[in-house]
Formats: sequence, C-alpha cells, structure tokens
Amino acid sequence: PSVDPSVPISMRSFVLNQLDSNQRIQLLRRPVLKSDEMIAKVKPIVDDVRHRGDAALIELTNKFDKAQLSSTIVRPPYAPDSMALPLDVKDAIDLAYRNIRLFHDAQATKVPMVVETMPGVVCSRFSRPIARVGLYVPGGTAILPSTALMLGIPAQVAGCKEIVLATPPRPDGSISPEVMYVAHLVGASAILTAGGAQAVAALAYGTETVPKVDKIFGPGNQWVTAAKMMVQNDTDALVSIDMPAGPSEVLVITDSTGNPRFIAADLLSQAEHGVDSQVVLIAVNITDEHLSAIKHEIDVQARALPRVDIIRESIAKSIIVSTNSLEQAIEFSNDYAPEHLILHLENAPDVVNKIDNAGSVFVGGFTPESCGDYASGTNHTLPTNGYARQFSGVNTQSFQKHITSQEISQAGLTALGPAVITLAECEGLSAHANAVRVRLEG
Ligand code: HSO
Ligand code: ZN
Repeated sequence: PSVDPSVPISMRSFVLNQLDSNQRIQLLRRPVLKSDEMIAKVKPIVDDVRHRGDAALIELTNKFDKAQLSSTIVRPPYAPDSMALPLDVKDAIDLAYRNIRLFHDAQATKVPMVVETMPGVVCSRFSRPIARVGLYVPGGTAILPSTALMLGIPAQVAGCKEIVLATPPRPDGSISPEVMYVAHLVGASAILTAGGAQAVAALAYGTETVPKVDKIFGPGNQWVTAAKMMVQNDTDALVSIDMPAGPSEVLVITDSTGNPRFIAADLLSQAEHGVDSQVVLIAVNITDEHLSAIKHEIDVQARALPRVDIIRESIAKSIIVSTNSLEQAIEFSNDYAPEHLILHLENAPDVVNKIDNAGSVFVGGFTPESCGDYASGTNHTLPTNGYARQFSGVNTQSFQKHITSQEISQAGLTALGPAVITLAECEGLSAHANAVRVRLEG
C-alpha cells in the first residue's frame, strides 16, 4: 500500500478522566483472535502429519518453506560449520546465555519441600523434569536465536531428557547459524527443521523420526498458535502447551521525569515486532510540551528505522492515555495486564509493589525492554492478551512437575484417622473409612 510520507507516525490520544466506561473497556481490549477460523485451517495440516508422518512433514515443508529435505530431523553432534558465527555475535550469545542461565538456575525447585502437618504425618513435594519438550522458535521476518535461549535454557536447567528445537528451515534447507549455536549450547537432543502447524503436529504426535513430546513451548504466528491449541485439546496427543499466545505488547507509564527519546525508543522497539503489536503509553501529569516532545521523537526515530512500514501500521493503532493521577495510571495498567510494563517514573522502584498484573516489569529510565528481550536474565516468553492476570511467563518450573508424597506413622494415623473416617462416612464412602479402620483396629 502506498503511504503518504508527510503523514506523521503518531499514536491516538485519550484523556483517562474523559472516558466513559465503554470507551475505557474499548481501550483495554486487544484485537480479536479468530481462533475458530484458524483451527479449521490448521486441522487438515495437523491430521495429515498425524496420519502420514514424515512424508507429510517433508511435503508441507517443501510447500510452505520452499525447502527440499530428505529428512527434517538433525541430531547432534551439530556440524561446526553450521554454527560458525562472527566473534561479536558469539560473545553476545554467550553473555546472554550466562545471565539467563543464572536467573533460571535460581528458579529451579531443587530440594523437596517437607511439612509435618501433625506429629507423624509428613507431607512433601518434590520436582521432576518433564521428560520430553518441544521448543518452537519462529522463523519469518526476523530470526530469533533469543527465543531459542529463552526456551532452551530453562529446559536444560530443569533436566529435560529430550529437547526438540523446532524451527522453519531456510529455502536451502539450513537453519541460521545463530539458532544452531544456541541448540548446541542448550544441549538440544534434536532439531526439527520444520515450522508452522506441521511442526507442532509432528511434536505432538511424533513421526517415524520426530520424537513425540509431552509439552510444547514457544511463540509463533496464528497457524502455530491454533495448532498448539488444537493438539492440547486432543486427549490422544496427551500434550500440554506453555500458554495461549497473541501479538506482543508494551505499556509504558511515564511522568514529567521521563526522557522523551528513551520513551519513544521503547515504544518503537515493541512496535517493530509486527503490525499487530500493542503499544500503550500512559502519561501522568505531563505538560503539553513534554507530550509533544515524545510524539516528535516517535515520528523522527520511526522514520529512521528499517522496519518503518511495520511500525507505521502498529503505531497508528497504538494509544496514549493522559491522566493526572499515578493511582489511576496504575489501575489502568493492572486492568490492561500488559506483557511488558516499563516504568519511566521518578520513584519507579516504589511503584513495583503496586503492580498486580504484568508479564515482566522494567524499572526506571535505564531499563529498556530490549535488555529483557535478549540478555539481562529474565525470560521473554510472556503472557499477552491480558493473560498476565492468570499466567506467569515461561520459567524453569514450566519445565518441571511437582509430585507430592506423604508418609504417616502408626501414631500419626491414630491422631489423624478418626477425622478421615468421619469425613468418608459423611460422603457415604465406607471403603475409604475402612482403609483407615482396618489399620487402627490393628
Ligand atoms: N519482545 C519479544 C521478544 C523478542 N524481542 C525477541 C526481540 N527478540 C516478546 O514479546
Ligand atoms: Zn522484543
């Protein structure tokens, strides 16, 4: 589509106090995901891979990725040539690996939790890795080795036995050396050179060569998301997924201390992900001049970016909400439940304990989201679409199950048993009551 370059790249503006409740609800809304429609489209693909296995996978990879492969699975040792990188890129990946590893190591449940609820009644909980996991690393408009790190590191830390990293191949059939290098670092046991719904189906059901996995992680386009939702609902597949995914989001709250250049840069870093990226700025008590300076920076910086065409579309759908109350700003943000929340506020650290819903929080003017996207240590696979109300981002425990256990002594049963008998009789389940009685009668 032709764009008029004289039209400013600007967000729509609203004043929080002037919104009626319907308008407020409207602003909190994300684009509707046409999941039923997408599920109807991916079903034939998923069924095909499920029934014809590798043959279907190879045909679909040829059709969608234009790559001609005789096998879609690569096992280690990965060829050194396939992961040859410029030194600065390798060093940057190594630094990111180190930080993400440190943060995810600290999250692992290592020692069992043990609670003696009554004398002689010992309850405990211990963790085990999910044995086989599939990690989806999108291809498309950008290569995403960072996503391979964000999914591979917690899988490695948790001790998953089979780590299958799926990613669409390039037309020559190869995978980018960055992703290959990360696969090597995280100890991926196989690389599935396929993308889209066909990759998800192969992971969920397995094929002659692709191992079936127990849980599928990772972001993806609508095809990938619909396929994940579909296989999760199939009890034959017996597979779970990390979380429902939607377009990426950032919400920035600023006050009069916010630096317009920093704020604009943060908003644009999210806007460049895709035309559906959700970008929100809440301005607390700032002057018209300050707001104009932010808008000016957005326009100027956007025009200098290679992905300006994507940004033009996403920024046009984005919003600035002005308010004179920090409390109202926080309330709006908690209601929105953003994937990323950036606090460009004078007392940013003090605001953190008022945040109830967000995927990840970036505190203060020197904490760009980009650092969390790549290398500070936190995970960038986060809940979108308002799901931050009930979901956490991907973390080490996403790759673990927690098993409870108990051990009761004879004295413990003597103390606890009568209550269990009473409750069992209450429910009319006498066999349950008997299981205690036979022991107490000794
Ligand atoms: N911001 C994205 C993650 C990402 N950014 C990957 C750059 N690369 C998640 O919302
Ligand atoms: Zn990003």
